[in-house]
Amino acid sequence: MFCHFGPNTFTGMEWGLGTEAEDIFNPTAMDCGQWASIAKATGFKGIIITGKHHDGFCLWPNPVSNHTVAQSPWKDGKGDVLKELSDACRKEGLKFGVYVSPWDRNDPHYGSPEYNDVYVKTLESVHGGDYGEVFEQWFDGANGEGPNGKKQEYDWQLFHSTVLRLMPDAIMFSDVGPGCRWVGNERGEAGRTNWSRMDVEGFTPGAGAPATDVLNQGQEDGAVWVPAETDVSIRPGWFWRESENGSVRSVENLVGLYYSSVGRNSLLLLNVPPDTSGRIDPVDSARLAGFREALNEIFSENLAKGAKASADVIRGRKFKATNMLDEDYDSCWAAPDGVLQASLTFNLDGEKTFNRILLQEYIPLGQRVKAFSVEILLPDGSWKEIASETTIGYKRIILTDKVTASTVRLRINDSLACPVLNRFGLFLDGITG
Ligand code: FUL
Repeated sequence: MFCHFGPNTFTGMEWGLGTEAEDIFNPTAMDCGQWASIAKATGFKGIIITGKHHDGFCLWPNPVSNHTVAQSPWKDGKGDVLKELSDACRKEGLKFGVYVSPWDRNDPHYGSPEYNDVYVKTLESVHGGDYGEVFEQWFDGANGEGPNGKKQEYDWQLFHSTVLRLMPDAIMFSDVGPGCRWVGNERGEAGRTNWSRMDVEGFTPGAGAPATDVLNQGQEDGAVWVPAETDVSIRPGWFWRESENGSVRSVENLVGLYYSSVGRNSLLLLNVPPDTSGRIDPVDSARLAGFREALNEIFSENLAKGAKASADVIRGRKFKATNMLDEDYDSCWAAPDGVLQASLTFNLDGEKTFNRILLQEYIPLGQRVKAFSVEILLPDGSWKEIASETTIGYKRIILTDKVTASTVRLRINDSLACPVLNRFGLFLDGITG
């Protein structure tokens, strides 16, 4: 879950100017425990908060800034949102992550080399602070002018090494990683073809980033592993606004987002912005509950369960096709070395009606499949193709028309190395299908 929160929540702006008075930040019933319990109950794995957005206001008492919660009336200047949220996340068993915008419209040093040091000290006060493990550091690529009209030349090497030094396991997000990459749009759509690799050499976040279709699809022969993360908001804006309470995404729309992100080899980072009271709006939390219920309903019954599975190429007993039907991530089917095409037949436990096909590659051995198709056996003995796609990756969910069949064939048509798959599922989506 992404949480955009800060002065913009109170002014209704998307990009604050940096000149907002600190006393506008004054949530009336701040409750990070509520955010975390909603996130937990609806299936999120962690929360990433905008510790500092482009307006420069810090949601923690950053010692190198005088534009922070410490200068606000909230809790008489003694409050710390990062502390409250990190504690709440730990209590719920959720991961805690931060967005700390490099672009700063408030800091007087912005646009000069000194700002890079200020930003490093800012990162240090988060990653070396009292907030425990930070699982992700979100570097926004936006780079506009600071208070004196100048743009900043960011020292990305220095920023990365600072996070690495203090929080070695943190995933660093940006347009070009190094941990994971932006998906190239804010519509919630990963590419149907989506490689987790991409070339980053010579590129920077922001204006120097690769083309958006490259970000969206990755590159088959890309040099580094930078899986796509799909950030998208549950509302039209990134920040809460009462006027948008009627435009919160519907359950069907959220399920669609799940398919176009998680279902296309990407992580979904769904923004659910808290309101001026410092709580998640009931409209949003009700929608999330509906989203969770819908996913549970769609994915509770794998119609491929109990199928007999066989492959036309055999690697050995340890890699049999039925391994794709169990729940153990590490048990997989694999073709022999050098074999780049294969056909797997699933004789289902009777006739089944489905419209969603789920596939997973065994990612510890990389992403390999370049092209695949799915067919069903018709009563006249012929095969009918119901899907023809490119990449699979960590997880792929293919949407088809509703079909009824008792035999399904998966054809791996091309692969970079022998394919290794660990999951095959068939589901019926009666909600959006
Ligand atoms: C963008 C920012 O400019 C937006 O305000 C928002 O934070 C989004 C997640 O990233 O680059």
